Amino acid sequence: MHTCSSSAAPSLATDESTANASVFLQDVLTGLSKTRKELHCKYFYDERGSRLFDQICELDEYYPTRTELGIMAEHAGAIAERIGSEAVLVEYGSGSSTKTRLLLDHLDSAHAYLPVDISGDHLQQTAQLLRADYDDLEIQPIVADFTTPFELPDAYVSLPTTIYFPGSTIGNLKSDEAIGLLVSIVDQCGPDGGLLIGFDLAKDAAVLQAAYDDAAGVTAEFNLNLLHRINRELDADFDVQRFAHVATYNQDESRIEIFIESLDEQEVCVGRQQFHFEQGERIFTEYSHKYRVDQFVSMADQAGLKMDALWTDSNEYFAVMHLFPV
Ligand code: AVJ
Repeated sequence: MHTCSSSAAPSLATDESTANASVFLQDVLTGLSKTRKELHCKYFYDERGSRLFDQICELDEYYPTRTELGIMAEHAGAIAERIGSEAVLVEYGSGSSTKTRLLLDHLDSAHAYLPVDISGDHLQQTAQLLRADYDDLEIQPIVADFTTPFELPDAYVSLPTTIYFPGSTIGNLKSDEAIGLLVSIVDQCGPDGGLLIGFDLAKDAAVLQAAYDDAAGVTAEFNLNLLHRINRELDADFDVQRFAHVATYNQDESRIEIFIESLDEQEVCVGRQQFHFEQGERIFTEYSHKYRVDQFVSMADQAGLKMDALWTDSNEYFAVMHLFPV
C-alpha cells in the first residue's frame, strides 16, 4: 500500500510566509477532499505562474489583454473625462500597472494612486517605477487580497474614489460572488466615487476555446504549474506528467471552465494526507465568465451600480465600463 511519509520538519517560525504557507496547505487539503476536487485560481500566481501568465498575454490566441489595452489606448482621454479631476484611483490587482499608465497620462491632476495587490514585492517595485514618472501623484501601495473586504488608509476613506478593476478578473467569480464584490466596491468608492472595470464579452466558442487551450501549450503549463507549486511548497508528490490541462466552454453558463484531469488511477500525497484519483477525474481550477453587456448591467444593478459609459473594440470582444453608485 502506498503511504505518505512527510519529510517536512515541523516549523517553529511564525512569520508571514509561514502563515501564508499554512493557509495554502489548508486550502489545498480542503479543496482536494471535496467530492468535486478543486484548487483556487489565486494560487496560479507564484513566480513561475506569473511569468507563464505574462506569456499567455502575448499569445496570438489570447485576445483579452491586447484588446483591453487597445480600448484603453484609444479611449484614454474620454475615460479620464468620465472619472473627472483630482481623482483618487484605487486599482484592484495592479500587477505592473501597464493599463493604468494610459489612464494616469490623461487624468486631470490626479490626486493619488493606490495599487492593491497580494504580491508585496511586485507592488513596491511598480510603485517605485511610477514615482519616478509621476512627480505630483501620491502613490500608496496596499498589500491586500481584494477578494475579501479591506480598508483604505485613513487619509483616503472619506474621499470619493474611483476603483479601477481591469483584466476581466471579475470573470473568475460566480455571479453571486461577483455581485458581493461589486457591493463592497460601492461601499469603498463612496456615493461620489465610481468604478472603471474591464470584462470579457461572450463570443464564438472556437475563439474562446483557442484562447484557453493554445497551440503552444502555455495555458496548459500555467494550469499544471499549480501542481508543481504544490509539490515545491507543500511537500507533495504529484506526478505532473500523469495529469492534463482541460478547458471547456460551458455555453449555458457562458464561461470557460478549466480543470486538471488525472490520466490514470493514482494516489497522491500532500504532506501526510493521501488523495485518490480515478482515471479521468478532474480538479476544477478556474472559471472565466464571458458576459453580454446587458447581463453585466443587471449584475451591477443588483449591487447598486449604474452604467455611465461603455467602450469596446471593433470586434466587440472586450468591454471597459464606467459606473456610478445609484
Ligand atoms: C486573469 C482571470 C483574466 O480568465 O482570462 C488566462 C486567467 N486563465 N488563461 C482569464 C487565465 C487561463 C485570466 N484572468
